Amino acid sequence: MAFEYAPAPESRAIVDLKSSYGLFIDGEFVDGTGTPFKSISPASEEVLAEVSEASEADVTKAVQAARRAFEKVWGPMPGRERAKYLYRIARIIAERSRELAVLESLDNGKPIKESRDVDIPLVSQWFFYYAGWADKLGYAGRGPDPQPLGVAGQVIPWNFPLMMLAWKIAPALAAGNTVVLKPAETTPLTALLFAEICQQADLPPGVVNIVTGAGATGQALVEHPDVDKVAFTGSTAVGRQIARSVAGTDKKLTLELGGKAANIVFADAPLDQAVEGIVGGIFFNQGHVCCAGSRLLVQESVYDEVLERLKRRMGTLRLGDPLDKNTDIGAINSAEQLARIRELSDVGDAEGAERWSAPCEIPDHGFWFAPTIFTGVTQAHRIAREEIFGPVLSVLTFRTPAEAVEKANNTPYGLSAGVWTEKGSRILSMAEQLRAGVVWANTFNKFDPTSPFGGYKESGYGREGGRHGLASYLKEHA
Ligand code: TAP
Repeated sequence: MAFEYAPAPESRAIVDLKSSYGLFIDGEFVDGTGTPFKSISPASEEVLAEVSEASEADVTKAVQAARRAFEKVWGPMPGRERAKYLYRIARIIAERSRELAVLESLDNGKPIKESRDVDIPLVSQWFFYYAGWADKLGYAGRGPDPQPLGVAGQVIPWNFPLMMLAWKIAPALAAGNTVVLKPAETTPLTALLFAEICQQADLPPGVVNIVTGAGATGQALVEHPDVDKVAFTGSTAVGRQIARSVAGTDKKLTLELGGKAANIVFADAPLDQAVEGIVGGIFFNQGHVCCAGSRLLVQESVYDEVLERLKRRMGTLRLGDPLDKNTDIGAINSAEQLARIRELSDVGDAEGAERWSAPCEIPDHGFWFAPTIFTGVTQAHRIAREEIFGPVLSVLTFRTPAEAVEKANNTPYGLSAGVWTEKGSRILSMAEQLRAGVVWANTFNKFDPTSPFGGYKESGYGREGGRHGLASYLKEHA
């Protein structure tokens, strides 16, 4: 399929991109004292802006501002007053949704139809949902008079920059905590636009602070002695490091880490619908999704048919400019991530799996990887065990439901799973046996602020979303 480059300058014009961005501390933008870094467009490699790096001293200033705001303003404020600010933020996000969607797609590389129709609407919904909780915390499961923890240090990844920010900030503020958040180094821009929205909403200074930088900034934040709660989403390796650094302190910790989800298709499933679910499960957001359906388990009797339909469908996916509304597959977020996807895919070849990529033209600039499937994959293959975090699907087969459960659970991770079948009783029995925090039935990658989300095993602990997401920002009663 020919790739047509269709730049969309008119949509880009709605973003007021600055040439440089500071940190957001105590309600103001200030220059960081670290070494500034550049945020680039992964689709074109052009520099979008220069961004301040927060040094350890800057992180301390942000934590101090958050502490003051917690003690003097936000902690003592009645829940119904906090709710007003959260509703205001939610409304402004909805009003400025186009601008946020364009900036997200520019900085992250994801297709505009995803940022416009999925990410940003969910960001606004998250704030609306938790605004509603702010004066009802007595029902959040932490006793009649629930108390906030204090200052939350939050570190988020680059795959859903604003959505991860909303998952972290909305429940923390609703529960009466103040926050210091570090976005990922490759996607800092929408968090800084969110900081502008906090100003626009007249949020009291210090309630939300944004410190940009690389891993060292994140480390300074999570190790800061005056942080009461650490919330992290990202790789299992960094999650382990953070768990070690928090051990022995009285900081509370939630970790949302990697995944290697099984998407299980039974012979009785509506196959066209299942193929859509397979495609959405692994190619949504270029596969940069912790709960991506990266292992397809197909019942043997329909294997040939599913593969044929899947390849046909993959042939219609359009890869290209993230700002083009017709784009299905955007850019890989960074050169490093592209190198990792290539490396693991080469391992798949070397280990004897068979690679098939959708025919598409790859642009000259930027970071791209064609939607790819590997067949002939065994459970021992690294591409069946390790998180690739890219548009790469490993296909395995099974004969019986018991074999499907065994293979699906044969992973160090336990974040999500999908089941495709017409049989309701099978859905229930599979959901009981699958060791995954979320099990989708006849759908995949569906998110809702009312539903708790989180993993088992090496996928982390704690839940985000719903009432459960609030509990992790409130003190337990003795
Ligand atoms: P991580 O390094 O885990 O990045 C997540 C966040 O943690 C980023 O903000 C990162 O800053 C920060 N960070 C890095 N080192 C830190 C430290 N020692 N202390 C505190 N914070 C630290 O993930 P990555 O390097 O972007 O991606 C690597 C792999 O992780 C991917 O290939 C993928 O498999 C997996 N991953 C999983 C998820 C989810 S949602 N499960 C998300 C992203 C990546 P920088 O941005 O500066 O690195």
